[in-house]
Amino acid sequence: MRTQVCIIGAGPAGLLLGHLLRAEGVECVVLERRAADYVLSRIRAGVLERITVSLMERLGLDGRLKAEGLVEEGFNLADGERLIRIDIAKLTGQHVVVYGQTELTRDLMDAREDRGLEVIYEAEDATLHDIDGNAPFVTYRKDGAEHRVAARIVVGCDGFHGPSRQAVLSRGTEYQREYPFGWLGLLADVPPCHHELIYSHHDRGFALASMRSKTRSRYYIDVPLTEKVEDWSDDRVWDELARRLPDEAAGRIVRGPSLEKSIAPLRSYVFAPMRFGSLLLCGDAAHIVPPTGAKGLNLAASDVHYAAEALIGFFKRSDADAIAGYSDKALARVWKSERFSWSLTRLMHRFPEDGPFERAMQVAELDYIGSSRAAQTSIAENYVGLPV
Ligand code: FAS
Ligand code: PHB
Repeated sequence: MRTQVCIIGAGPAGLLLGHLLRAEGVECVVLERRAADYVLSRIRAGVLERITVSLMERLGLDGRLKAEGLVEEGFNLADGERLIRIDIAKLTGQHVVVYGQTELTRDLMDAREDRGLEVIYEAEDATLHDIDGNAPFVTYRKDGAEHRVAARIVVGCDGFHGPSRQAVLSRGTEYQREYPFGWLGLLADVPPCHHELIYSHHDRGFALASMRSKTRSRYYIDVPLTEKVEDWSDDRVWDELARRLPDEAAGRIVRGPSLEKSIAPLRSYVFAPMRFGSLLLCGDAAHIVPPTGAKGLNLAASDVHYAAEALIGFFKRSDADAIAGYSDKALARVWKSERFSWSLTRLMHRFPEDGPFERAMQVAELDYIGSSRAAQTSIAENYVGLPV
């Protein structure tokens, strides 16, 4: 097969980029290792920044998002019983939208036939070749046969464990921090305990009360990395959430059977640069943030914005320099999101190595945030997403 852009990975980054390129008449094909149902079964992000919503609007695929997404004009930081509301609408004039990553991926998947986006699922062992030249290609196996996609550009949208970054790992620089805890997430068809998100810092640990709709809730608690999800019955999770959330919200928790329950490790990670010859990296293939700042999915969308701009310039306006600027542009925004996610994680979690002084600094910072419009504005503008 011959195309202009071969995209590896059909998660949000790969599908968003594929649709944007097709909409501008750039030929592309997306290779996905898993089956479509498997991709949809992964429960991930829940909060969309402006950049992510605007890409769906640009594609005309924002119908369900507008109908079902929940507009959130604020969120809350809790320290024990103290609730600090960050009024993002008043402080930034913007808002975020609560709409599950699963639903966004579904919208992008459902449109592929109509939009002529070719996505090849169950394409195994994708391997990158000749990415430093002008004629790279990707081989993969499907139905027992070996296939080859010749392209001018390859874009790795294959997530943290995909082959694209691995193909250039020795040629870039890794910046990383692994956190000494993970997040145990629970999804249940019960109404949320609060109409806005609550990030709670409690003596017992961190908790997050989020949602997917007015009838479906998403909760998290931080747990040591040694914990196994099978040791956490639903009741044990509900009990711990009730202890860690402020009494008012805890009193409104509606319990129900978990639809999904899993533990995700937390890490901050950046791989730079994000371009090597004819290979661009997008999304989790190039960086990971702790979910505390609700940035992961939105950073993938940010990279896609820059990658689409570069590739459309290159293929539709013969702008040979368009691709050269991709990595620096994308990384400038990646680093600011990494900083925000790291700082909010530091503020809202207990670290095993922390002593009384570190705890006092967290209390003082929450005191300051609670009393300073400037501090709340800084948090608000990072939470809704810095300008692209
Ligand atoms: P993805 O990992 O979503 O997609 C990569 C795709 O590439 C996958 O479909 C994979 O199957 C495919 N692939 C891998 N190897 C391949 C190969 N060899 N060949 C072909 N295809 C291959 N972000 C938030 O903003 N908020 C959150 O609350 C949040 N919670 C999260 C919870 C968990 C448990 C995890 C793991 C992540 C969470 N994230 C969250 C981050 C997450 O949403 C990612 O940022 C987002 O999925 C990034 O999208 P992609 O870059 O497309 O990567
Ligand atoms: C979620 O709803 O899954 C969610 C929301 C905000 C976060 C992380 C996860 O910061």
